[in-house]
Amino acid sequence: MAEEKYTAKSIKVLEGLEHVRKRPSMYIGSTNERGLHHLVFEVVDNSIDEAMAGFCNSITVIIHKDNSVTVIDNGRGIPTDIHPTLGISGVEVALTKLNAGGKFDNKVYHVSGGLHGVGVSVVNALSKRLTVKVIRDYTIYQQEFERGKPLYPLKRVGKSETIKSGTEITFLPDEEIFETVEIKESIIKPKLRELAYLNAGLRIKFVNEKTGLNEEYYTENGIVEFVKDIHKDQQVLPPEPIYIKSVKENFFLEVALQYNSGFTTDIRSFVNNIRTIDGGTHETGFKNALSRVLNTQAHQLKLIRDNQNLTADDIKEGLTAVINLRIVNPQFEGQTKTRLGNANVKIEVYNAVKEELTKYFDKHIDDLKNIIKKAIVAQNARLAARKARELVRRKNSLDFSGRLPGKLADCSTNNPAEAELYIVEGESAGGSAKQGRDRKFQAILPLRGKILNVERANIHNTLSNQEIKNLITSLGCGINEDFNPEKLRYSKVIIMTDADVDGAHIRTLLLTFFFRFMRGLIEGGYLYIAQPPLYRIKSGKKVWYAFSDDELKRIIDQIGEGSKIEVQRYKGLGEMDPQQLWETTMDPSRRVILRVTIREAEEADRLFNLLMGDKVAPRRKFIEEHANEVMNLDI
Ligand code: 0RA
Repeated sequence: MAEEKYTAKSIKVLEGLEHVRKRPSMYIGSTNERGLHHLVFEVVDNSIDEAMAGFCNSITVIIHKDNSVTVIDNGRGIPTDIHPTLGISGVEVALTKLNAGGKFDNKVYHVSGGLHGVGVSVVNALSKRLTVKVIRDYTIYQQEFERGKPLYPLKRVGKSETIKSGTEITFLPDEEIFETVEIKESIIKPKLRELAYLNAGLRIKFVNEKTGLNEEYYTENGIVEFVKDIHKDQQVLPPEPIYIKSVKENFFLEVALQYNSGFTTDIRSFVNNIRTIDGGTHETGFKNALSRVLNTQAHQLKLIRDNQNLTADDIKEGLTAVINLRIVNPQFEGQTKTRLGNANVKIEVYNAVKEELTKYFDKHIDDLKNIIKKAIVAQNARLAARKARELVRRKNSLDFSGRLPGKLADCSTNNPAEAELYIVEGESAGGSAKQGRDRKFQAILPLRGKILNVERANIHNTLSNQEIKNLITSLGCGINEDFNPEKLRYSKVIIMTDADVDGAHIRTLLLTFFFRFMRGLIEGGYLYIAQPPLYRIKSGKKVWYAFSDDELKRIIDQIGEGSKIEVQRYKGLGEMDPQQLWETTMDPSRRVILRVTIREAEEADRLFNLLMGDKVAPRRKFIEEHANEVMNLDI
């Protein structure tokens, strides 16, 4: 009679699974490749649930040659006892009843909603064959199914020597249902990797019997390692990702974040291990909290003015964050169900992040200051870009193109291919250059260095600076997205500054300007740095110029002992008369000019960011490094 009862119950159950076979897309989204792989993730998710509840630390996924897949875990094992009202084993309930309830709801973080969490019964319904093995208290049980129908009730098949408990499910996707049944390593692997990051301490083994792949994914520090791996080979701030965690009843949140020197934002959020590509309330809560904490602290530390605020954009620049949230009953929204909708989550995440981040920054004040400074740099750059756009717009509407600045001593040729522009530091050097040049092809634009230098740290002021405006109009090629090398009025743009600290500062500012607003000028190889000599050596009627201390030594040695030698050290271009300037620095047949190159835009960008900060040491380091980056030309 027990047999009768069992059959009667299972008919009702099978009705449910028949519906899954008739309308598979209702349960797994589609019957294409994507739907197929959902089967694998569905089974894996059940094992992950067990891991999240703290009962499992190892999961193995095997792709077999016949496209069947095995998922093994060392959790508690699906209950094997007979269900009090259904009269069948817990295993059979799990495998044949849709959204098995009751005992199954006592899991701490049950994944539900979206395409996941439909239950292993859906996988069973859509499999040609499925075998489940459960070990509980060293006893091994087994049951087999065909297209969701049990071939026999759960039976005891033996004893395990070593394994106390666990679950093993092997299923073969039904080719009657799916357009393709080929399980792809390339789809499974990244997801398993990700799961290892999201579940610190969980060992995930992946075997593909088709390709011979045999790997294990494991992270001791979970999402901290996730962020570190995303940031591999990048300049980061702070050196170690910030990690915060908040665990309450039915609420688990951990966040790892770190900045890099780039501009893009990479926030990867997950709810119950499911990636929420379109974000949602948890992401909003996090961003709002980060913004609030940084603004509050920036005001308190007086790093920004009372009426100034760091915007979301400023704070997001270069940010990488992983948000790992586990809650009961997540509501997934949107076409692809990839956005979290639970309204209360926003404030819960906001409060948790605000509290934990504040605690973190209380202990790591330097990290806090550096992050705020980085956001301020981002803000300045944004303001500068806006000013640049406005400047271009204004320029276009007033048509500046015909009106060259009064300070520019232009050359007579109209052919950009032979024309050169010397940007010269200081009015007096500008005067010498104007007199010494070959006016046919050499134009001189003197810049008032002092003014530039004062505003060095504030790049967004650069574009309102009259000297820079003159420079933009002289070059004629426009800036930012309007940059057009065809409109460039010169084929060589040569920066000529003094060989002292001020000169280096001004050169740095100009390079920053060109990098930010006329990158094409550097990339196109139009930008050069002049090399004025450091020494003038005179002996009798003969004159030498030395461009380095080594060269000076060599010349003195060459002149030999006994001769009367006069050495003049040039402190500035202004000390040279026009003839000397021509001979040493401007005459194309004798001068040395160095072409500025950007080998790696990213790296240069980082340096420029450093240069705009208020630290002198990295700026000096850049200038030294940059000297090696330029190459010899025109000797
Ligand atoms: C329900 C209750 C319990 C465990 C599980 C389900 C379970 C399901 C799956 C599916 C794959 N692996 C699994 N591992 C466990 C708890 C049983 C108990 O209280 O001992």
